[in-house]
Amino acid sequence: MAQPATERPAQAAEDWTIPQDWEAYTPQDHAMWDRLFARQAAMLPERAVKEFMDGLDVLRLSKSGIPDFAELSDRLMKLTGWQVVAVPGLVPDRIFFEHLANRRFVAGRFIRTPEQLDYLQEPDVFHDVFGHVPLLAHPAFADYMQAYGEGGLRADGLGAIDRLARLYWYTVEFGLIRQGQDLKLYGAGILSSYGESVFALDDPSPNRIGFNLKRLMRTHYRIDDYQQTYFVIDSFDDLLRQTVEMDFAPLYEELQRESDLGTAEIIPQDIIFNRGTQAYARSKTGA
Ligand code: HBI
Ligand code: FE
Repeated sequence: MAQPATERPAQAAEDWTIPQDWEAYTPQDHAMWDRLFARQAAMLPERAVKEFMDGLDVLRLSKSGIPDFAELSDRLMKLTGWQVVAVPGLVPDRIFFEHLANRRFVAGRFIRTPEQLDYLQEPDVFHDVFGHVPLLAHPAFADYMQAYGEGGLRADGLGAIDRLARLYWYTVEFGLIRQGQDLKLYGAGILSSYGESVFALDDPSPNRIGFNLKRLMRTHYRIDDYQQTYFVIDSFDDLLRQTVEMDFAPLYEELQRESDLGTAEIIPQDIIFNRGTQAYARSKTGA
């Protein structure tokens, strides 16, 4: 993930939070939210996991304009005890984990410009709130996010943040889930991206393989383009079980004796939903 600013901005508190300053958004800012929302809302009902659509609904996220974090936090607090707080951008890992461990989701407050419609480097309010917040209304996912924060604080002491960051990447940001015969989207990086919402489910290029914690933690990821591999979980309960009930310290130990895997690699133990052609990634390198 991109490196956050190392110095805390002067206006930010000790924990890097800032006021959302909702009154300061312009009509153009709100219109940009509505535009992004309409584009995703038209496409996601048949693609997103049901729990995500339910979250949009119970949190009233379809209301016009950028959500007010105070109002959103009120609803979320009643459902799962989570809050949404504003930060200037990427924050240091430890600060990020501390917030999650305390059931606070940090969200960027700025919104992208029309020039940045489909690509931006730092998470904006649309990615953070539309992409991440709906699933925080789901109890098992809400617990998973808190456990991830707690795991992050422990990983820090074990020098294993990079390993754990892969788990966040391939679940919270780019995860797929099986529902009946179908695969559905639940990763926020996909759900907040028009192009990747189609690519991740429908394109023959990427690998789609069963979730396996140790295997996943060996796998590099891309920050510059669509993923070449997606991991598929069976359910949020299963994801929670496989991570919360796992002692990560011996796992990090074992991983030191195993080689890392490339972003497109398949190994014999993989459960394969789709063996990717990787045609998309190849077309980008001109090979
Ligand atoms: N800060 N605001 C913000 N949002 C993130 O998703 C984020 C962060 N800081 C660190 C971070 N993510 C990741 O590097 C950790 O998951 C390891
Ligand atoms: Fe994100």
